[in-house]
Amino acid sequence: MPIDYTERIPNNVSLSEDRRLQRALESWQPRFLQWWSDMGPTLPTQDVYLRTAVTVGREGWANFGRVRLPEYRWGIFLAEQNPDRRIAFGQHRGEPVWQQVPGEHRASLQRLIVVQGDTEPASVEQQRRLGQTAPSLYDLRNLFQVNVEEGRHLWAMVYLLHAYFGRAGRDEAEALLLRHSGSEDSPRILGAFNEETPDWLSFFMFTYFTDRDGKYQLGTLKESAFDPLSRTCEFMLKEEAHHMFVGTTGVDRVVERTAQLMREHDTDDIAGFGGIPLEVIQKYLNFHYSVSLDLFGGETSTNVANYFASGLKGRWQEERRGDDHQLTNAVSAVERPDSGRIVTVDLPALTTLNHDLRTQYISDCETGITRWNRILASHGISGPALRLPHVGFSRHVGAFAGSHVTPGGQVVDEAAWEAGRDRWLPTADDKAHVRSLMRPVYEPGKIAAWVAPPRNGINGQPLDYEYVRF
Ligand code: BYC
Repeated sequence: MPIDYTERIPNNVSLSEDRRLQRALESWQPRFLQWWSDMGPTLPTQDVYLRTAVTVGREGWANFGRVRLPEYRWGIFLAEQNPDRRIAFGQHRGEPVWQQVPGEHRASLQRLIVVQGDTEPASVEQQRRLGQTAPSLYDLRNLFQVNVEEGRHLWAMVYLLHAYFGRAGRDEAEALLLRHSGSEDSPRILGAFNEETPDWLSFFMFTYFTDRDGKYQLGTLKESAFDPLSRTCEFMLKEEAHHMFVGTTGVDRVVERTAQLMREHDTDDIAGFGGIPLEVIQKYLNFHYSVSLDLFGGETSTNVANYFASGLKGRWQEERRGDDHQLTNAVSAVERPDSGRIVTVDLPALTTLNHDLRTQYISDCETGITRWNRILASHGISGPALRLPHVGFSRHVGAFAGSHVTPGGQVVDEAAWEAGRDRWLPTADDKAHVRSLMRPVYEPGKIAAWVAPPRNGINGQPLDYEYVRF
């Protein structure tokens, strides 16, 4: 179904055929726009070179053009329906997927959709001031692209809440605009989304590590027996790929520039030469990786066992798994701290699905480490390579919460943790140095000195294209 752009709310769900739903969403729309104006990007611009979804098909789904940010066409886009789709896992495996929400799963599904929905505007709030310090117009444009699409992902969840969850869903849709990242009184639901994203190194780490959690969580919701949720997530995943590209290549470019400066000046201490030292990159990486691991919930969770058994949330690439897709007798090995050591225990696989997803995520994160170390090696730096810290490092959710684990995986006492903290996590001085480098570069084709230029422009445009106009 093509996207209808003649409607006030662009959509491919025949919204005009359901007047009540259309009216309800049209009354949410001005509140969304008000939220965007209050909590969205703070940098005033004339227009931005953005992509907008035009179809949901495989090829050429996006259109590129100059858009005034508040006039971006946020809409409701679901992937094509597969009329033969069947539930791939859990107790209802093999049955047709649901087009409506079964009464007994209403509360759980609503909760999952609200948690997912809450992260989307949260990230826009976290990133709202980054426009003031973008290292180039290319990066500024990418930031805004990510922001408008996170806004659209909010629309995706709000559509589900309005269309399938009645009054309670409409109330939750309101509340999504009332919680705010970092707010004392009404914070965002998940920890990582109340952290600051005050500089561009944080932004690149966030889009690498935290958006990647988004990819994996959306991947599990794409398996859901509730078909509208599945179709929504399928299309969101298409948009998400660019967000992770921004993170991956952003960190690439920081590492590249750092390596150049290290070689040029023959020292690790490149702060005085306007670069970000490798050890600071490692500390930022440690921080963003560990808060992102917290987003997977506990290693053992009865919530996730119930979600899986009842068909609400599957596993990453469920259909490619070679097991019974029910996990009634399966066991899975999970690490946890025990009397000062880290031990591995076998537990019922059904209860360890957060751990299963996290394991997939970690091996995906490793690919970034490999490429960044390759960049370092290409500059002759093989000694102080980057690495992922141990899974138990600096954790606040799950089995490792309350223990102190070093990046190398040693369980230590409070005193040793405190003594090591400044070597492992960004200090006030590290953050101040990174912030001191954050000066806006808004001349087409120019780039800040702490980051290497990108390899290619956007959509075939040259690097000196005027991606944003003021
Ligand atoms: N912070 O049973 P447990 C994205 C709560 S990112 C605070 O272990 P469960 C994006 C948990 O809710 C992807 N609270 O957890 C990225 C539970 O509370 P209740 C977002 C936490 O339910 C970048 C209690 O602790 N999508 O899209 O198995 C930019 C017990 O926990 C945290 C989703 O997360 C935390 N970190 O799993 C933009 C998918 N972790 O229920 C966007 C939907 C856990 O006892 N959410 N808690 O009150 C879920 O699937 C699950 O809710 C979770 C938690 C995976 C988050």
